[in-house]
Amino acid sequence: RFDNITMAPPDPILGVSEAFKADTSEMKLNLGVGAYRTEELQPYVLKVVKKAENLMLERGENKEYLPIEGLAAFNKATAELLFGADNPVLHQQRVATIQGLSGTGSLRVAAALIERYFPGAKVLISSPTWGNHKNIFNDARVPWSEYRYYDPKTVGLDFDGMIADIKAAPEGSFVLLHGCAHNPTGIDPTLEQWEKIADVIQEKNHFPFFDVAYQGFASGSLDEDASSVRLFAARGMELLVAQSYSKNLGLYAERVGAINVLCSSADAAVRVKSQLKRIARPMYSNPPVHGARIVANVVGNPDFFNEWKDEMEMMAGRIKSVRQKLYNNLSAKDKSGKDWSFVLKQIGMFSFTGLNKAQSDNMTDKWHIYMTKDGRISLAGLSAAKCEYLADAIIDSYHN
Ligand code: PLP
Ligand code: TYF
Repeated sequence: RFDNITMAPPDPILGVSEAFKADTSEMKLNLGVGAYRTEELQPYVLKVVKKAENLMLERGENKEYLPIEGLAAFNKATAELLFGADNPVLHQQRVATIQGLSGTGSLRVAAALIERYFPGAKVLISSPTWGNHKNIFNDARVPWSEYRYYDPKTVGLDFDGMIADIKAAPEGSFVLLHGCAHNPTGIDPTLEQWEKIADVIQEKNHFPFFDVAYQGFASGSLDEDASSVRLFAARGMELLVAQSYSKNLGLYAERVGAINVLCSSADAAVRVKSQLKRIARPMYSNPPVHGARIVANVVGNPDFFNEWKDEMEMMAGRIKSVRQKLYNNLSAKDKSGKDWSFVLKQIGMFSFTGLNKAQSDNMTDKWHIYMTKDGRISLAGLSAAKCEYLADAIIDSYHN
């Protein structure tokens, strides 16, 4: 009976927004969910998205079903954005791409592919990682384990631990990597470190499995943020990539993303694509069209494409500027001699403050600042005007 079903726990990230809504304090600040806000702390629809939508309305596009694999113009555009339009892997037709339900849905389909064609293979995920990764692999019945990533002593990358754990995993494991702007830490490997990561993955016949949720959002450049994926592709390796347009085009609720499988031949790519479609069909039949059309229009029109890049730079720039301002306030106000420079070294939407659960609770209970209990704050939800208040709260919570 339904009566026997017990209460599910709230989602650790989305639950934060619920608690925020219920708080009546004027000082309250929501740094929980990773969603871009303006300086006025309002959601932002990109101007170029509105232009593309106007154009689509004028054209009177219909609402017919898409094919299982999604919108052809979107699939072409998304693979080109990821690999670079002149990448030989595209000319060689070695990439199987299908549209997915944003990053999450694309990861879920990729997980189903692993479960079906690599039974027993393990996915290695970073410790820590985006909370939903574990849910996705659990539900897809794909075994996973963690590799060391974050070093609390340096608030930096535990590179040696990461390499050792990838080396120690059974041959042929899938190594989940954040393409750029690691969530939740904001700590990315350098290019030299990426090369060494690729070395061990190749040595062990592992598969790189990239989660690319922030292309263009970390550095402000689409190409720079894809350099990790392209470095692996250039080595002739097979790889998996889940892409999302939630953040970089602000299409959160449209659910637009893609699964890309880089294969060793065009022939293999055709077969893999047929199996991706077979997985998608009983799950959701075919993906939504609106967001995919927006992406195809923005990327397919040079004026729109340049406007998108400008707006992405603007968003990335606003986050960088509050990051700097937060750091300035922390180092000016904290008299303990603590080195806060890790805040500046982190990239992307988040800062991993190093605050533990009790200290994060103090941030919320005393200061009305909502954040996840792992000490992550979303700088995308911070305004310049609130940097000083946030710095006071962090310093108070640290020394508590
Ligand atoms: N992967 C990572 C690392 C993320 O941070 C996110 C969103 O926050 C996603 C995937 C997926 O988001 P969406 O399903 O909205 O594309
Ligand atoms: O803030 C984060 O890390 C994300 C945001 O369906 C998010 O969890 C929220 C809803 C969703 C996917 C991602």
